[in-house]
Amino acid sequence: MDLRDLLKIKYPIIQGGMANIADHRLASAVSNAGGLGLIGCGGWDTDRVRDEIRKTKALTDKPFGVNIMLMSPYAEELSDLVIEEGVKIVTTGAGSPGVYMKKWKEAGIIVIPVVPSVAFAVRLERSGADALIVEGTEAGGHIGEITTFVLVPQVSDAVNIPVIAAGGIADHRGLDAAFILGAKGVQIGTVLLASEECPIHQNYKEKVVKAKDTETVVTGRQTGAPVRVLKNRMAKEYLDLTKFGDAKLEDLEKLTLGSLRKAVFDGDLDNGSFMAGQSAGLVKAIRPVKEILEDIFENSLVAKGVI
Ligand code: TUI
Repeated sequence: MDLRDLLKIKYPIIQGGMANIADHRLASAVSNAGGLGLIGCGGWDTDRVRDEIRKTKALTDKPFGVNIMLMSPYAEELSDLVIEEGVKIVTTGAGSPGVYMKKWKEAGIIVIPVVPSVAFAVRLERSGADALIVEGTEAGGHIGEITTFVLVPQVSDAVNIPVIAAGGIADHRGLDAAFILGAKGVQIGTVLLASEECPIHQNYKEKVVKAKDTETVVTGRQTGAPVRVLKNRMAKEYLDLTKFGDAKLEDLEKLTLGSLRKAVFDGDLDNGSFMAGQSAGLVKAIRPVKEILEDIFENSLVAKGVI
């Protein structure tokens, strides 16, 4: 099935559910530009997310969704909130949405989990997922092990629901490559960090634009929650602490505590955790969301009917 028909959107492009970043401003900008905007709940509580949903509804009459980060202590409450608020599309990340699937399907919600492996993809198709976001390790933030290039075709072969490729996609070439690998859509995050509407500190946007190919590192492998960030003093200190595998969890937590907020709100180049994917090296300018989406889709071979 065409993802555009399933989600009732103009472009087969959905926004990543970026924690602490993807609020009503970014979500409505992406939806108004013809993609699927998402409110990224991250660690927000129920009141905050309710407010974000209502603000998004006021800013767009186009479809939008909510991303629930399943490691959040509020995940269970949020699983009811999306039903109460009449949200039509839910994406999930950082865990299994299996326990919520039945009530979401009964409420008529389109459920699209992020999967980092074939086995997990097959399991969630059986549980009733409507589509899957297949996220490669090139992505920013919390990541799996396998690359987009090898994971997308394997999941596409293994399931009969639409696959949305994520991780490493920032332009029309990425979209075309994803479709050739079997995807019916793409999820983008990093390129949207460098959008005019993205509500993050200017330093964060400029750090993404300046990033070269080798600019990201993965922290948190030791704690079982690998996170891809842009290199800086904070990332170096973290990696130094974990080099010998004997760092104390509390020291690491102290270091990361609030560090994403320091990046997003203060633009603190030394102490912030600047989550971003490897595609940062492809991002050359800060542009309006509409221009980013148009550029990715209208210049693609998919738009020209070649793929
Ligand atoms: O979730 C993401 N990206 C994120 S979440 C986030 S907030 C955070 N910050 C610090 C530490 C941890 C989280 C920042 N970026 N992407 C989707 C994603 N999901 N990537 C990997 C997974 C995943 C991993 C394991 C999904 C399911 C899974 O399943 C395990 C299981 O239950 O079998």
